[in-house]
Amino acid sequence: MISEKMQKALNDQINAELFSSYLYLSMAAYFEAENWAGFSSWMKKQSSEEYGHAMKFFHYLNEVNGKVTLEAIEKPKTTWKSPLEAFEEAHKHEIYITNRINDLVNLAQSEKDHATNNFLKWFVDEQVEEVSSVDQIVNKFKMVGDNKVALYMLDKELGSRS
Ligand code: OFO
Repeated sequence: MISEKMQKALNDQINAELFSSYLYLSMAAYFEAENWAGFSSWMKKQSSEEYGHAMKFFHYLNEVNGKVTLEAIEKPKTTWKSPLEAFEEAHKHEIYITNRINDLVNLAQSEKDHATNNFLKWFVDEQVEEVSSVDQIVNKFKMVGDNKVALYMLDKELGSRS
């Protein structure tokens, strides 16, 4: 049986993952309004991935006979100064989520909860990938700067994310 403390922390993480999904969907809406179809499509895919992360926690908590409790999701920002600013925020957000996952691992270990510790390993690896992929995109934005043609190409490239 999962401890109350661990259960509360996993429920908080469900909320954080749903917020991530909401934040990226809000960025997708911003890009859509600014006619960046590729950036918007990338963010929509990211948003669904985040929903998937929330559901992994949801299923796990049920599997260990815990109780999922959903709370209100914070309102995300709705506008950014530029595509670069939005992706920089996504990068910052992924670092924040990585820190949260690390805190969950620390808690699972201090509670000697080996099952949750094992379950979290997937997220530890996933966060390495998430931070690195957004970091690469931020670097590309910095390289292209205000070059309209290069931005158009980047929009096409991100739009091809499978
Ligand atoms: Fe769920 O990894 Fe991003 O936030």
